[in-house]
Amino acid sequence: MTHVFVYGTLKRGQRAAERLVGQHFLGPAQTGPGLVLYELDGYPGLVREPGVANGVSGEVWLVDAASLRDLDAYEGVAEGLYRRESIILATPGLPETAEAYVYNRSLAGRRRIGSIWPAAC
Ligand code: PCA
Repeated sequence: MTHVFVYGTLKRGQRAAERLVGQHFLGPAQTGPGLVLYELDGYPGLVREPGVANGVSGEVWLVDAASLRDLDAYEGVAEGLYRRESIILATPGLPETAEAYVYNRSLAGRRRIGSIWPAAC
């Protein structure tokens, strides 16, 4: 079983949430500093940016191995769209680290949206 931090389309109520049905929701979560979100094509990308003070908001799930493979496929890990990495969480009562999908392609022309997706208008 693996702890996964989700911050975009996999969150409850978002369009890919059904992929986590049957997995275990641990709660809303905030990452540690040094992470920020960019708007991509209707979905966000998590990026490491040293010096960013705020964390990113999302959810932590405990997923089984089959679900993790499904998530990796959905996130395009094999194609290099995202890479799955351990990130630091800063939420009492949750694990101190979790796996998350870090955006792995160019940010040229992408809008930086900060700590939460979807961004307020
Ligand atoms: N889905 C993954 C990564 C970005 C996205 O839209 C997530 O919700 O964490």
